[in-house]
Amino acid sequence: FLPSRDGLGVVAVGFSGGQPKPGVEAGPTALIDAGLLTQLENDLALNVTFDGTVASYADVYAAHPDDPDVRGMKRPKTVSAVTRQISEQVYAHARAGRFALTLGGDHSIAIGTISGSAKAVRERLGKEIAVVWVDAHADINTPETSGSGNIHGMPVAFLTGLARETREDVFGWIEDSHRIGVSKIVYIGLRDLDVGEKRILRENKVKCFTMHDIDRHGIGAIMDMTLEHIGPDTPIHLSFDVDALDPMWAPSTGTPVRGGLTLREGDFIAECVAETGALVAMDLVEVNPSLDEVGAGDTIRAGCSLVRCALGDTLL
Ligand code: Z70
Ligand code: MN
Ligand code: MN
Ligand code: MN
Repeated sequence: FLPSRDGLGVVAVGFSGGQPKPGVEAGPTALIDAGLLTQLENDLALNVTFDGTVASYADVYAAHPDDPDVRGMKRPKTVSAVTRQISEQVYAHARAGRFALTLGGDHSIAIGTISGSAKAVRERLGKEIAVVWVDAHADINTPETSGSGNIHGMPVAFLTGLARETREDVFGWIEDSHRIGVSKIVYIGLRDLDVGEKRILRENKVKCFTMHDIDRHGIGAIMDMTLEHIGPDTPIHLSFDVDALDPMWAPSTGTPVRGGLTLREGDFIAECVAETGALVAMDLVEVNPSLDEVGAGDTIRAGCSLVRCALGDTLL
């Protein structure tokens, strides 16, 4: 049911403004320097469209020298402008039939990637996308429930309309065509939720597979249940926060939480969504090579592996 693809479009987002720790803006360059795009072109024979730039958003920061809090959100206008730009880039790739791969950057950028995918798939196929959100965190705080004010803890609230803002320069640019229903999200790997987030997830009956569920059922059954929930013939956007992996495998990230996915479980999730043939976009976010410099190589290799698996690499 998916249209023929003209390959892979890459968006490299060197942005850290959705959270306070510097270094995550260097994630895309680290992944590309490790050979990720060459692997995709040579080993997986993908036709890669990439303008070669890792955006640093110096112009956006300069346009908002003081970016005061709005409803407790930190750097609201900067994050809004950056994600709006990403939304248009991902939309353009997806509208042209390309798989949109976005390398982050902190997870606030998913406001851009998923809104762009959702709009393009609506126009191209008349369908609503499903989102597989792999993360230690749910990133579903509203500005009001957030304790930190960090927007990387809020993208799912804005994408589902649980959080809304009318000011165009503070996410007011998000329209219905950009949004997804709460029933279209499946979380995998959750283990570090705020009290307010637990309430939001329960009240909205969001499909969640926590680490407890993975321990109980095994990752194979969890992926069966994930794809069962999504249903057939549904385009899927995979948003993968590298902190879903246990810090044993991916220590170089802003908020490592022990008790996470193994490298193989992460790759297996990506392999299973790839096998559906319905994967239309992927984000890989929160790779911060400056945190735990000893483990940075491991973290980057894990990230490259996750992306290769999502793009159809198989063990045999
Ligand atoms: C917390 C908040 C978060 C990633 C931390 C943390 C959110 N729930 N996400 N690290 N990747 O600040 O809203
Ligand atoms: Mn996240
Ligand atoms: Mn996370
Ligand atoms: Mn269960």
